[in-house]
Amino acid sequence: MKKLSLTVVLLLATSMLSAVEVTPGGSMLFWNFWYNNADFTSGTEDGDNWYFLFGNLTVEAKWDEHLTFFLNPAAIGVYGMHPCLNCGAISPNITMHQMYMDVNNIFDTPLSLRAGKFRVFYGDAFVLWDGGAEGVTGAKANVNTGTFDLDILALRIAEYGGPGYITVGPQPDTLEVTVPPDQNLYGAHATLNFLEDALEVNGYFYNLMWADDKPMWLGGRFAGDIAGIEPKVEFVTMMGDNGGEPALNYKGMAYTAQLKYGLPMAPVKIGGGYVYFSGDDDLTDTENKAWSNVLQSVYMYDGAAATGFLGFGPGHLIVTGGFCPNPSNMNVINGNLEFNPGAFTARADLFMYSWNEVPEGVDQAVGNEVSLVLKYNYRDLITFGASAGYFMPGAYYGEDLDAMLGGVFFFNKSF
Ligand SMILES: [Ca+2]
Ligand SMILES: [Ca+2]
Ligand SMILES: [Ca+2]
Repeated sequence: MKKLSLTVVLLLATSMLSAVEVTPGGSMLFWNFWYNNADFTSGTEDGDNWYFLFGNLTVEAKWDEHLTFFLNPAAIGVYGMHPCLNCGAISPNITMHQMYMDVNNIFDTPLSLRAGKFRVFYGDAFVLWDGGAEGVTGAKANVNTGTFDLDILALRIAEYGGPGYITVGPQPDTLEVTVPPDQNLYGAHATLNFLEDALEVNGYFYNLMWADDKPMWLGGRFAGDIAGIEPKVEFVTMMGDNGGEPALNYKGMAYTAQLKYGLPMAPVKIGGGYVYFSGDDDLTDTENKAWSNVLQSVYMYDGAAATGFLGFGPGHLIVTGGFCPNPSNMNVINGNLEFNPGAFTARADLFMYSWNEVPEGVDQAVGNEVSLVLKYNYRDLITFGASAGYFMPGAYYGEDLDAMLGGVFFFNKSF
């Protein structure tokens, strides 16, 4: 009898276990940034390097394709300060970067729902990105038929009230509590795929709401890869106003056009691109023509993706403090050449950075950069890389200045 009940318990336990499929995983990203002469004066010693690491643990629990839970504790930032040596600045702590629930194909329709904290990333993060690591809290509905994919988003960007503002029952006038407004983001992002995903067309609309401040973004994107030709075009314009007296109207815009061509007879790709983020030419009128992206996050240009990091070239990345949180008022011209005979990849880029609008007497030329990226894929297991940018400061910074060097060693691996 005892044996029988033990068998029943084992059977029950096995059936419960088989109902949920749990998949652990993770990733580690390693960057060692370095620079020399960021003050553009070769007579003074300045230069440094630092470790920027990103460790992820992931657990996915899946019940019969219809329900998934995803947990992702992670830590990202500058490492290297041991807690014994400094009580204040220590290496980054683990936080929950993502935790969400997916209810997939509700009643066997193409409709799915996601709720919790999750990554938000569309296209090349031209407009909306969560910053590259931390997810955003909220909910998302998705309709996916294969050819057509639509996300509807409702996100809490900033929570300014919460339990601390609860007042129970009638209060004397002197204790009146005003609950501060939250900052919310609503949006829709649609994708159409053609020619077995060789062509992709996107359309999107976002509306950020913080009390009466309600900027909107309306944009479209096209990306393709046919017969070795890779075009990419994106255009987005801003609307709405900040609700002030008088109201400031959002009129910013941004666009990019890029083309890459793979030679048929050699493992060589030639590419070029132009990126434009508008600036405001008149700070006294009621139009804010300056571009601003939705979450103050960086844009990942193609050449920067080759370094495994953000923005444009590695030199410019370091000139802007490691992150360029909002590439407003800037335009960038890029040309690139890539050689990829197998496990080894080399890529050279030329960047020309300029401001669009400058006050009287200020020069528009931010600088030019030549950068080189080398990558090596070891046994199809892991890719190591190193990049260096030679940044020649433009007249915006002054006359007779010396160039700086900046770069990064990197590797990353998911499992
Ligand atoms: Ca120096
Ligand atoms: Ca609130
Ligand atoms: Ca203006």
